[in-house]
Amino acid sequence: MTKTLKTQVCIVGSGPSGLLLAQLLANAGVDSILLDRKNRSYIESRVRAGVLESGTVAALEEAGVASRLHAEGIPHEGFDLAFDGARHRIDLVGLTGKSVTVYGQTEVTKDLFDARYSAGQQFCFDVEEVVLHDLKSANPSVQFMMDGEKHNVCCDYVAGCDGYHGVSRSAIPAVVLRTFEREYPFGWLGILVDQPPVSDELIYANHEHGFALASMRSETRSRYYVQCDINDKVSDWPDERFWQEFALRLGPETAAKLQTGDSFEKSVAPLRSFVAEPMRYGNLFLAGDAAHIVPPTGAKGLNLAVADIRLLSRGLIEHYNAGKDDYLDNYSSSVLNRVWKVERFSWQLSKLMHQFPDNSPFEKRMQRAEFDYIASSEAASKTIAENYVGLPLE
Ligand code: RFL
Ligand code: PHB
Repeated sequence: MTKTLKTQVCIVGSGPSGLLLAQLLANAGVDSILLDRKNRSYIESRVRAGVLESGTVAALEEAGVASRLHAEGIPHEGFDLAFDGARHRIDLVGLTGKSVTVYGQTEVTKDLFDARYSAGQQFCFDVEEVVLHDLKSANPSVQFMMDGEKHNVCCDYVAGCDGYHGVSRSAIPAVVLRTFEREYPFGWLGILVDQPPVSDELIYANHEHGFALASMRSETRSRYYVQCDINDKVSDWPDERFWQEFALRLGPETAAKLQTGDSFEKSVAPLRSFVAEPMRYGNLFLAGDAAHIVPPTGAKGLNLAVADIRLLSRGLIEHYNAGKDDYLDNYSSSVLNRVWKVERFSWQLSKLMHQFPDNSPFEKRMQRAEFDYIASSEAASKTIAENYVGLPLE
């Protein structure tokens, strides 16, 4: 027996992209079904992004889920780049008039889940064998197994918000889909620790042992990263080794202020740049990590996902509430235009701030010269600042 469900938009994946889309649509009276192969507690516990652009904050306000963000998020007016101990502050507010907000992705997803639950909207969790059908027709459908039962969602549109490892992107025929990819020859090892942050602002450091990032989640919780070998496991990095490397890479002056402790989360993430084109196929729209990945150096992944959703929700709402399809028709090209600019920024900052195993002495000098140039040029600092606070939506 197949259980048939009907909705306007079937959203595959309830990470931040899917959750935000569902919320914006619900607020405009557009019906959706949200499904995920994991459940709420698993999704909420994935420790990822920490820095929100002002456009992302605006989207969360528009969705009506920003009250805790305003109470607990920490506004940041600048951050530091460090190179072998030399520090240069990027004054975000002075250079662009804008700031960013430090607020964890875990909290963003909690707020979105709470809003959907309190509005009595449904979820389909722990689904398996998700298959997208008839995407080129006016009646696409999404099939999956849940609680041992086959389900079929009949809808007008499918939103593929199922991340890099999801199924939506692969529903686009290979002759249509083009992908562009770069893998980086290292990873990031990240920890969470209940100790006050070593600095009031984020520090991105390039040291001859590799990159380090000092970030935070609150005034009492720090999020720290070090560049690690691509094949490293969490077990290769006991806390003592982490603290030793992290302190060394930050330099003695900063390390003197470092408060160490037992980490309570530790994970290794690979670094990748990836773009899939187009982001629309028939009545399927891809958004977020399903269509593009950036290395975390520019803090852009979640922000990029939210920018996609702002445009996609606008298009779907215009379709249902005004009978206009211009935004939907332009979705893929306008989103991709911005995506490529953000890919460029994330790639350049990653190139500048990491030790690449095969970098020649010449390339190392080029990195140092670029840092020195940024530190001495307001124009170069401003370029970084305007990308970091977020490029405008098309
Ligand atoms: P997600 O979060 O991967 O969610 C996709 C959801 O789809 C589900 N799914 C499926 N559901 C149904 N059927 C299937 N077949 C499915 N396959 C998958 C998954 O279970 C999941 O729930 O994608 P989304 O929503 O597009 O959100 C993207 C962001 O999560 C991501 O871009 C950011 O976390 C990236 N990122 C950062 N972004 C920032 O903007 N600022 C940062 O400071 C930042 N730091 C980071 C980061 C990512 C990191 N890692 C671990 C990759 C730091 C790190 C270390
Ligand atoms: C984080 O706090 O997890 C974080 C901050 C900035 C980045 C990446 C990750 O560029």
